[in-house]
Amino acid sequence: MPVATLLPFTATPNRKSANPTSFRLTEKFILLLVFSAFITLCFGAIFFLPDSSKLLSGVFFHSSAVETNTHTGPDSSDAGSAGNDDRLLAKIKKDHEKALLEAKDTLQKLPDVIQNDILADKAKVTKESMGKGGKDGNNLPFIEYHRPPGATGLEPQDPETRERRAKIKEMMKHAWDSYKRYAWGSNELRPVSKQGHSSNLFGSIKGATIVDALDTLYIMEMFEEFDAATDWVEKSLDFNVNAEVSVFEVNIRFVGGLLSAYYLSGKEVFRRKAVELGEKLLPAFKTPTGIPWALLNLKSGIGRNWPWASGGSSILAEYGTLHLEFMHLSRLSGNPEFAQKVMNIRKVLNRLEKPQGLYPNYLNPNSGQWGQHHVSVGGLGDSFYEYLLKAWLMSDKTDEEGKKMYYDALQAIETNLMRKSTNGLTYIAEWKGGLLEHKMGHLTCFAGGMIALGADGAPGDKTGHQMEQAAEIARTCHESYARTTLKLGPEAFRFDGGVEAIATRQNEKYFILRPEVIETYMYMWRFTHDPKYREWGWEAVQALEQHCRVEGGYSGVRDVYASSPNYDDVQQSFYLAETLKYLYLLFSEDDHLPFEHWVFNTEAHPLPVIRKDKTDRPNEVE
Ligand code: DMJ
Repeated sequence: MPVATLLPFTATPNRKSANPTSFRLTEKFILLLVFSAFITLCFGAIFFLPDSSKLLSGVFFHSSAVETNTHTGPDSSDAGSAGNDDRLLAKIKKDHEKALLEAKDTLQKLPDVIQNDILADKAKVTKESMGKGGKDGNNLPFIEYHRPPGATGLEPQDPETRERRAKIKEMMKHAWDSYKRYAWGSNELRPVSKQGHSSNLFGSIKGATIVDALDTLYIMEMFEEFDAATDWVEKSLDFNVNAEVSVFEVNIRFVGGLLSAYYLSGKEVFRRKAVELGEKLLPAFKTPTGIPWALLNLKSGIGRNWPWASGGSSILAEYGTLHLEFMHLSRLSGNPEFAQKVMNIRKVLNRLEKPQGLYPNYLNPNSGQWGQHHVSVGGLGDSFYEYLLKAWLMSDKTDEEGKKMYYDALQAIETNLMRKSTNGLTYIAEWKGGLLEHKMGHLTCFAGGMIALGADGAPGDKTGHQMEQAAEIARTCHESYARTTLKLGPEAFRFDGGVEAIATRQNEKYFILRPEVIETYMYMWRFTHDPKYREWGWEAVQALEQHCRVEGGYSGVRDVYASSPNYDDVQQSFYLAETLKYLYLLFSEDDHLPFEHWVFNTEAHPLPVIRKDKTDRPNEVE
């Protein structure tokens, strides 16, 4: 229909002017009639149409009556529902009676029968959710979180200890605040130049200090800082990087740090991130033997070994220090692959002939044969031995294979590497193709704590003997500190050329805030309560304060025999993860992270013991 035919009264094509005064009377009358009819229609619409506001909102805001209706029960205004109401009432009455009967039944049961019923129901729900592929948004199975006991600790009874512990917390605050102020998001802090520092061990993954420090912040009850760190992990921790990382370093610091943060706080983000990173590390195991590469590109999944490592070998302390974290990854992800990978490492090792029962530091992942015969309980070897013992402890003492491997290895170390100096200092030397190098590294000093931790389970009545060995190593390592000018320990010290427990080479005189000596004091204190260990720890605190503390944090020093410190300008992430944590625990009560419930990974991240009867329970007190 043409538009012009709809406008007979407002404009006619042959009319020159549309002026109303030029309308005829009949035309004016018809116009009036039309307008009044239109107005009546509008009023009618406002007053008589049903709920016009809803109509409008339905049109303009797309909300429907169904969406805005918040009632969940049947609508009582429904005229046809009278019969339904009766049926409903009858059903409610029946349900009520049934519930009453069940309650009566339950009341007749003994409390432990009720408890068992509750546990069985819980287990059923968990199993069903896992069976159905009950995954959360991040493909992880539902897990009921229980915080193991001793995540935080009571104030020490003794006032001096209380004060000392508070001092350590203040040190942590200084280290953390400085990192936050000058290097937030970087891997580490340069405390003298007050800027970020990045080590190539982590490729382009960022935030090593944040992840390494999470659990220390938690156990020191620095919850505001812990929350800021958690927030950074949630928003900024990114593993989608096209960069090569050290599998070992990323595992002990990032995976270990995230796992501990999860077990202490119960926050899912840490479980999710730990599993995500663990999955990214799996391609490192794609070698003919399953012995992983040292370095891995997280994007391409291509691995390789350090170019300097004996003919392309993998390193004992690196591939042998994945076990604890990977067992927990399997537990938290429901994916057995992690555990299978690390159990296979043991299989390869157990098939090999060991020279004098010792484990060489180098193993070729292609041929499955040892590289150069260099054995050390310090760098390149250290945490392999630690993880054998701790795997057994963390398995609630069910991992008999780990136990046997540890005590056999320790026996071989005692026979072939442990020696006493002319003046009676026990040390652990290094072994090179049958010859001893009479040198002990700062790293080797962790062995005092390890031997003390394992002494209780030592076969053949050797508990006392091993406790003595542990105490002697602690004393030697204390001497290595006491014999320097700055009262901090050198990187390595020697027992030859007329010296004992002293560094003789310039490149072994540095101290980079390492934890091992303090770690051993902490274990020795817990097992003996001999006050000298706390005193030795306090000496170290004073030296750290005097020579390593600077306005922008804590720095390592280049020469512990120099009269004043020459700073290396790095605040290592393990200073917050390990050194300060072990100091804090040294001045805490024994029920703070008790050893029967927690095992520390090699970066001092506490992981809970996996109970054989699966009876882990949340701590009532906490
Ligand atoms: C830490 O990263 C770990 O303790 C590792 O096992 C060896 N060295 C450093 C600290 O010295």
